[in-house]
Amino acid sequence: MKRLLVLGADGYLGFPVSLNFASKGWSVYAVDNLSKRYIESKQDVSPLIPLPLYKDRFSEWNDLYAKNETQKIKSFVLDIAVNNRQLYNLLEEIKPDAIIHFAEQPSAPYSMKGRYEAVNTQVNNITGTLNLIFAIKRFNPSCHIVKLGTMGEYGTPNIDIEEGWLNISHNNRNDRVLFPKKPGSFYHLSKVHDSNNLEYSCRTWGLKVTDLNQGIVYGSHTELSKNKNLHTSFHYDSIFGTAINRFIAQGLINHPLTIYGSGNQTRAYLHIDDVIQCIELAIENPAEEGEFKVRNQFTEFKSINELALLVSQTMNSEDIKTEIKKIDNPRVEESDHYYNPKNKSFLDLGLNVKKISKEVILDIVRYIRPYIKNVRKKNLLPNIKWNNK
Ligand code: USQ
Repeated sequence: MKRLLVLGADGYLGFPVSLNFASKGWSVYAVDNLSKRYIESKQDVSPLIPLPLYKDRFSEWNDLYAKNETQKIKSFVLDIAVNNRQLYNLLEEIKPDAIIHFAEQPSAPYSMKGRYEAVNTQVNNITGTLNLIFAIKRFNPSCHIVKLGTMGEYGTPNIDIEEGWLNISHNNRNDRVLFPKKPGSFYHLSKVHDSNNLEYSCRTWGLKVTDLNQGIVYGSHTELSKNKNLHTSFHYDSIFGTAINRFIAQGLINHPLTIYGSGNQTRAYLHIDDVIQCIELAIENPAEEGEFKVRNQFTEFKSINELALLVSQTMNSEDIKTEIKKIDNPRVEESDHYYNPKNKSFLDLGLNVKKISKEVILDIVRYIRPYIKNVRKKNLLPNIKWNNK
């Protein structure tokens, strides 16, 4: 039986991914340091659908849904950025075949709030990944690490975005180098630093790493997490909430859909179901020894204007009256830019793409509607500015 360690298993993606692999016969070990819950309480934001306690989420699965002993998930509270010895012990004990590493502070706005938050984000993310690298090197060098990076590492360059690497020609010589990165927050930068550290470890110690440069994920549930008490953490607030999920929640309480700036900024997206699919594909097709494999994990790209319009028109067609409002952009980001990222790697592996559509939007609307009274209006407008002079 194959063993999988999921780091960051309490998160929006880590929890449903853990359930998925457990249901498919992997022996799943779940780890989290609960830091997102802590930051949520400090920032006074919370997921739309209240979540059970960390351990209770897994007990619920183990007691009511797991079909046999194998499908039961073993959960641990462990801070991989602080307790490297415990991480070593865990790896030595379970010797996983693969590790999925989600255990990072995921909010760009939080990382831009001030010095403390920028340092907290980078120390947590970069140290956790370094501790993992050393743990793997020492106890389990043949283990495949699947690391969640982000499309935001690339920023919005004026050239096509390749998958992690770029062939260059300079003064009549050729080389293959990591794609130059131009990220737009201290959070996105933390992922760039992780990528560099991981690539170096592959080159130097022969580790096997797949870096997934993931786009913005949307969606309220997966096949397994839609069950009672197995919800994932759906955020609508301006710190952890992301574009499409926020727009749908805003529309449902008759709050204008907030476009930051011109709305011409374009980003890459994928549905949470496709995250599950991509991670399965990444694990089934691992990196070789010494290889730093990069896959761009998204299914389509759109401007914020296009997205807001699609959400608004879909909701209006169901008699949910919405309006769109352009507000000052709290971020420093390009609004009119070239954007052409590649995602051939997953398409070649047979990714069955689920695109943003009326049907997909209404599925989210129906799912979150019973909880919409939990929206706290004060958390809808952005309160962190990139350029807080
Ligand atoms: N935006 C709006 N209105 C809103 C919220 C956002 O116009 O109400 C715009 C922002 O200006 C930005 C774009 O939407 O241009 C995306 O912002 P976002 O908050 O949806 O996502 P972002 O901060 O980029 O970060 C999210 C996740 C992060 C992940 C990243 C993938 O929080 O963990 O790494 O998406 S990516 O953007 O590809 O880097």
